[in-house]
Amino acid sequence: MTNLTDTIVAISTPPGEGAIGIIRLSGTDAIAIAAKIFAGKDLSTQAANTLHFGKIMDGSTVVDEVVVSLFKGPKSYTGEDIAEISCHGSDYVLQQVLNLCMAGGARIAKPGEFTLRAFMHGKMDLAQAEAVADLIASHSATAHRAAIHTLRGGFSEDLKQMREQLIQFSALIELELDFSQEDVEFADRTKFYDLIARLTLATQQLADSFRLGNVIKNGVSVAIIGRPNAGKSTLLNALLNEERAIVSDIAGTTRDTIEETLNINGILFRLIDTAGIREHSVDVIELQGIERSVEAMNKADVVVYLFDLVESRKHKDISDEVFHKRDEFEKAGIKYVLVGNKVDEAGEAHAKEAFMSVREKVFFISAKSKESIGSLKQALYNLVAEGRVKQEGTIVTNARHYGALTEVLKSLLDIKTGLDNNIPGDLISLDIRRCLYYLGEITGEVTTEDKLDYIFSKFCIGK
Ligand SMILES: Nc1nc2c(ncn2[C@@H]2O[C@H](COP(=O)(O)OP(=O)(O)OP(=O)(O)O)[C@@H](O)[C@H]2O)c(=O)[nH]1
Ligand SMILES: [Mg+2]
Repeated sequence: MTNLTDTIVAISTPPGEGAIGIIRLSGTDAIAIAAKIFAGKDLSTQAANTLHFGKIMDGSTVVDEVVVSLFKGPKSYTGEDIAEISCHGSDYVLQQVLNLCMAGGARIAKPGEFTLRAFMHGKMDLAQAEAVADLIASHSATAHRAAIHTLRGGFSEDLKQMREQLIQFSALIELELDFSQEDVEFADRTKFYDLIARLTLATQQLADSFRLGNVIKNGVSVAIIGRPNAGKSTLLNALLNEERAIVSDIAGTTRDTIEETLNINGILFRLIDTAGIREHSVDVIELQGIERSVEAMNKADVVVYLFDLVESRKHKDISDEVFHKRDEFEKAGIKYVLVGNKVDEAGEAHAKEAFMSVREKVFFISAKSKESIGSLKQALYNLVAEGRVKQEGTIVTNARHYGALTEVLKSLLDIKTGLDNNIPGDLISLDIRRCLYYLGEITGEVTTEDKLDYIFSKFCIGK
């Protein structure tokens, strides 16, 4: 797969009509292939980093009027010669130009192959390359910030420093081994303890950031759960500020789960409106809906448990159920918010009195008149961010990196245990190597073709 000698080509813009569509060529013959199908200046004699207006020709037929950008290796995205042909954004035109490039000797690029080449030519490390895919997929300010930080080498710099310090130490320990007859210690054990403690802390912080990183990358799923008619769909609409779901006073209006995204302070939330849960339903479709509600609740990162204050004023079993749910969520370690709805009709006095005992965890709102929707949004945000969304620093968003960091932590612990037990230098040295291996795996200093294949296959074509 890591054949770097041929020239690759792909359509780099998304399918569909647009003002501009771009064909990208990279490799030794990129510019020669573009020159062959281009009517205008001779592209093969032009300087790097220049733009050229002209026509793409299929024999004597004009395919399109285009602008070609030229970049020359090693100063290009891939580190190779690149020609980018900016056409009019028609699928037909782009396909024709692509065919001409292939007829000229280019091969269709695999997903992520441009970025793979950038990695292979040392333009970026693996963590940075992966951040390119994350950047393209980012839908919120925080996801974007995390990806840009890693892309610009922030994470790699953290790792590089850790590696360098460990390498210095392991060199000293290995030196001791050369003098093993003489019982000398070049590596100061107290300093080594300090180093291992510092590295453990730094790695732990990076690994911990993954919980938030995962949320940032994939969004937070929030299931809105409750009895029929509690106002779940009205709440979804109020949160979205749009009449998305059907609302009616008929119990059992929502039959299937409805999912919509909402950005709160730069974090993406996936709101899921569900069918109202009630016992003793005999309606087959409703039962299926209820099954899906329970499934959504079990899978969600956060549960909004909505109840009807008007009903709770009439029937005590509603508040009993709320307390019971609260206990259930606490016991299962589920993140939740209890929300009493229809405070406009039920009155604040009843709400406060009946739910005194859960007051830190309960919100009283009116989904219909949008009362206190802002504070509910803030509560959802707080529940996830818990002050951990910092402006600075690395947030690990990639499961592969998290896996490697976990291994780094394990080997650091082994090193510490080894020091505690005064084990011989050659054994400590082995643990240090293992630690270095996993640190290097993140940035791609240590890797295999299979791994690269897997990582880059998840990219889009043309990147
Ligand atoms: N007074 C008042 N009525 C509300 C409020 N929120 C919702 N309702 C009414 O309650 C009824 C049920 O609302 P829905 O949003 O359809 O309730 P739901 O929980 O989605 O119900 P199902 O889909 O059947 O489970 C409708 O008549 C709404 O207008 C509120 O804040 N105040
Ligand atoms: Mg509904």
